Amino acid sequence: MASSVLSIATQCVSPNASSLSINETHKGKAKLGGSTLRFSKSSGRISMTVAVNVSRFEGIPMAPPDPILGVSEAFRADTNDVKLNLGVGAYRTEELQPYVLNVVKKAENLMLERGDNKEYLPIEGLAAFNKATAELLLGADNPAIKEQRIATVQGLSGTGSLRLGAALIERYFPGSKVLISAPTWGNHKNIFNDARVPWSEYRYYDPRTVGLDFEGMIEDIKAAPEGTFVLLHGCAHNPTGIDPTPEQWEKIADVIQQKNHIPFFDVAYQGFASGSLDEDAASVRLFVARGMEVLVAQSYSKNLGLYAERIGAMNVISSSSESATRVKSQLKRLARPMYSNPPVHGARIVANVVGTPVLFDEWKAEMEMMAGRIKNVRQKLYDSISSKDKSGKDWSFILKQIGMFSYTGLNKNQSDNMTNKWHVYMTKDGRISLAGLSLAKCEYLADAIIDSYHNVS
Ligand code: KET
Repeated sequence: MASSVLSIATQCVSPNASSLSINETHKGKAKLGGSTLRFSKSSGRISMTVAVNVSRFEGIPMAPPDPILGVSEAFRADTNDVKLNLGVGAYRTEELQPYVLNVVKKAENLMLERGDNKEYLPIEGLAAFNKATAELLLGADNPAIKEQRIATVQGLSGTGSLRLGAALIERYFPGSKVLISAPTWGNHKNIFNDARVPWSEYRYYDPRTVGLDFEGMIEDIKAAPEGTFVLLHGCAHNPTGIDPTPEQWEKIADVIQQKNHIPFFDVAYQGFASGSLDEDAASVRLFVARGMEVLVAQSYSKNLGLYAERIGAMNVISSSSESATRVKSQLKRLARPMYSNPPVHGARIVANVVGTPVLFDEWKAEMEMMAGRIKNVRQKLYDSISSKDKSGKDWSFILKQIGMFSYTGLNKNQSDNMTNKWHVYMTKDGRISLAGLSLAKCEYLADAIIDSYHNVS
């Protein structure tokens, strides 16, 4: 009661102090709730000043939990032993433990042996990293690299690199729109919203076929105004796990070229989809080989397991070395007031791994091992579901999808049932991260999916 009176007075007078006049003869100090009341006599009346601890941030509402990272928070709070975190796309071992790659440990040892210092990096990042990352993306002998038509700037992993690309669009292509796939990785919308770049969606996923709506995709890209940026997932589309075929990629490149659009690739899973770095970069290379100008954001979170190191890059492949130089200067100009210059640790790891032939080969083997483990649990999950479910439903889409995820087709209520009843944590769009699943848990997950699919509408 007292506190509500105070808060009304507070709003009327000032955000953090209130004055009330009362006709009583008290003097001194008193405590009321969390506030201190001071009484003093003035011109025959008693004036009471209340220092109320009301925050200036009162008007800031509570933000909802992040649809992906918020799932990990909820998982941590669950005390049930059967719990399973299939929310975030982060690789786990068969024992469901985080995995630090052996090549990463070796690269870190190299850094200690060399006694590398902690000086600031240049705004564009570590030169050896920028060279390595561009070569990994396009292939070392790619003409775009030879002709210095690529502007590469080290970024704060995939997210930070996308954000830098978005800032470039906002500054130099005012009013231009970005077309993103429906559905897409949830953070894409946040990134372009915060960069004030308008976006709309192109059709991608067809729930009837649980496959690609290729016709819809092509129609929507064709219908977009000339010069639209088209956001494409380089491989292992998130969340669907459905990629265009090589022939379909050619057709997508045809329309983008005809419409003078600008492709913007998000490459977060190079080497993780197929186990091969080259195969997973084929989509990007196809566009570059046509001489098209392309934006590419890269991430080393998944393929090198460097999630917390925040290492990636923003690349702009241009038609001339002069414009690439100018673009790079502007990317640096955008980066400087945002975060000044990027962190060195992850950049050195990547540069050491890629630049040391023995480590590079070892990395490829470890990547194949990780991709292989995910393929094994994918197969086992399919086998478990299809042998347990007698309804005749076709679950073969699980095997057709690639990468870290399976897009189960479970709706929000069914996903809630997975979590509330079965302690399986996943995103509400029905995506499960197979990278967080073990062979031992496949039967349990199959039971959870079958129950949620058939018994919840
Ligand atoms: N692009 C895609 C398509 C993507 O899935 C992620 C991460 C990123 C970029 C960015 O990752 P970074 O660590 O900033 O390089 N996806 C997983 C984690 C997350 O949501 O942040 C996920 O989808 O679970």
